[in-house]
Amino acid sequence: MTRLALAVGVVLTLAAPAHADNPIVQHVYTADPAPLVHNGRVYLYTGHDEDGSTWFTMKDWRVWSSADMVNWTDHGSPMSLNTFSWAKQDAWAGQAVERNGKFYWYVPVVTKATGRPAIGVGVSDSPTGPFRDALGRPLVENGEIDPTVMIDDNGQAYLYWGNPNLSYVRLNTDMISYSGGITRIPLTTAGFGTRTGDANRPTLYEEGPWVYKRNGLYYNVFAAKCCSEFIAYSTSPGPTGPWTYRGTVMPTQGSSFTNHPGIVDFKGSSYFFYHNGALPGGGGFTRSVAVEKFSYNADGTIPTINMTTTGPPAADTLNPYVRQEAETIAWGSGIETEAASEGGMNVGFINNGDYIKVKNVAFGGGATTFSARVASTVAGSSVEVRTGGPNGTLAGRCTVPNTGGWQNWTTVSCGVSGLTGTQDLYLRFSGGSGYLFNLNWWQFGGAR
Ligand code: FUB
Repeated sequence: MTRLALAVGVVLTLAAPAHADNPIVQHVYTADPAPLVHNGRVYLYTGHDEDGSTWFTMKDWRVWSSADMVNWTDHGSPMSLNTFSWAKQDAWAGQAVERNGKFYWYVPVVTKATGRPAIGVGVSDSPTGPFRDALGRPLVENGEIDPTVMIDDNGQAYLYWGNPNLSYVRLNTDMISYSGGITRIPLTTAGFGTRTGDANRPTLYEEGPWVYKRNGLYYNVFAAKCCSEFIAYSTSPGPTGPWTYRGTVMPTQGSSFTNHPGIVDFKGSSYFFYHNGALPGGGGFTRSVAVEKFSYNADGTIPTINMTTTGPPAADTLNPYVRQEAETIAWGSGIETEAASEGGMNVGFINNGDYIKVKNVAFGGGATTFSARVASTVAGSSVEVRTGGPNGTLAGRCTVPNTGGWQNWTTVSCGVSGLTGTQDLYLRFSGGSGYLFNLNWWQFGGAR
């Protein structure tokens, strides 16, 4: 992880004028995005590719959230293979959904008993977990992967999944059992497009279905063809078909031979999540989740969406006059995160010159003070408050003392000037060699 963070730092230093915001997370590899909108935030459930992976070596899942689509809060890893006592390996692509105040996270894992993938379900009272095994056994098993869940307007929920087939069950309202058997969706070329050169797989459907309903139309967006995959979609007048192939959503792009779709509407716009190999060291087994904004065509069809390094514009501003978690980040260079003794996460493993970019910060009439919650075992480091870039205009500097431990927290404050209107904020960390300090949260004071 450290090497990845450092590598990103080097790239960002060299490419300072063009600070990209895709991929969404820079300090760990992420894959298989599954967004969920809840109470004014979008929660993003992902897998986690281990550093240096040469296979889909995945042991835990991660949760991130945002109120603006540009600054993402790291909620750590509230579910892992260890959550499921019956799971052996492969914490692969899942999806979470809310029902009656509970959050259900459907995931594929290979079981100890059979050595084949099965679908498990984690449950939590919070979108950020912790999640526990809802059943103590798989919900359903047919040796296939990649569950997606959709609750129809009439309350009937469906769980779809599969590679090489595509199947579904009708979930009961408890969301952890189902009625009837496993039904296989006919993979016809009319429904899922035509693949050439593979007699065993005549349609484009490969894996990673993302099923949802919008304006009365049912969509199945999926990873198509292998390999490399592209993202395609089909639509249907009902939840179980008949499906009609509609074409490409995202062409094959981005240095990863898999891709994986996730789509939501949030604050009046539509967003397409996917993954690629864009980070330093990135590739087919070291992937990163990214997002693009798009608009449906008038007839409900989805336009072709290309990968970008800029990502979507901010859907909202960020209020600097309330406590903001340090792990709410548009772009982080060199840093990592870890669980904080005060709860949540903190930014840590900070070296001289590392920084955090926070986008679209609404300073309004002007900030006059900056406070930061810090912990350190060395004295003489500081948090530099800057705009215009990590080495841009200096608005203020807070000195960080030796607090006697990496989780011994104290709040430091300093004066700042020149912070008015809405701008991107850079917190740059400076000091000697080695790790400098940890940062749990920050907050400005002044005229809103
Ligand atoms: O991340 C592991 C697997 O790769 C997923 O389950 C598939 O969708 C593909 O992205």
